Amino acid sequence: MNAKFLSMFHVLTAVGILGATPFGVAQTPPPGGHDVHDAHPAPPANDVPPKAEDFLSLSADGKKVRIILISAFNGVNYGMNFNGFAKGQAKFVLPVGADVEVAFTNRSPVPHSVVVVERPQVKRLQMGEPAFTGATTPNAVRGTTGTKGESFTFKASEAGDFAFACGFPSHAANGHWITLEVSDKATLPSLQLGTGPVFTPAAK
Ligand SMILES: [Cu+2]
Repeated sequence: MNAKFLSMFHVLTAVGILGATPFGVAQTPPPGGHDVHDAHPAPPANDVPPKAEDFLSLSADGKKVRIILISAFNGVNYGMNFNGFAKGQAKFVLPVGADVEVAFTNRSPVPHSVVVVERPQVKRLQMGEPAFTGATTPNAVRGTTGTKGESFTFKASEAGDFAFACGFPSHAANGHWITLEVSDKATLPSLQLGTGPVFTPAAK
């Protein structure tokens, strides 16, 4: 091996090592114990924890309840969630007679929707007619995608156990619903996310 060849060999080896370094880093498992080979589809990227005050507010005169529902807020229940909760694990309470405005968006390319139904209805494949007049997105069976959003208003005219359910066939039965209680004891609306504190908004 002559000196010239040996020198070139060293250069190539050095380049090879440098070239290999970033590749080696890329193959290092990501932090936090995530398994990139998980069998489930990747959830929508969203590490921001849901906050109750982002989803429930009162108008300045305190008469209109504003609710924000976001489907596929994160990867919980394969995206079949509202505001990051499924299977009834978030709970809105409304006083009887509340005038409610719901703004709905969907972060997933999979269609979702919202219908207010009586609680037992969530076990069915089809949600059917809303429990209160107008308490549904425009075409709940077809659903919608994207962040343009849909909204609707309704009056919570009767006390009882209800749900905000997805009207896309089979979604509610697979957990795409959260709890809605219309109460003749409550004087203010509230929202509890999971086992978190009960949030009651101030009029603004
Ligand atoms: Cu859905």
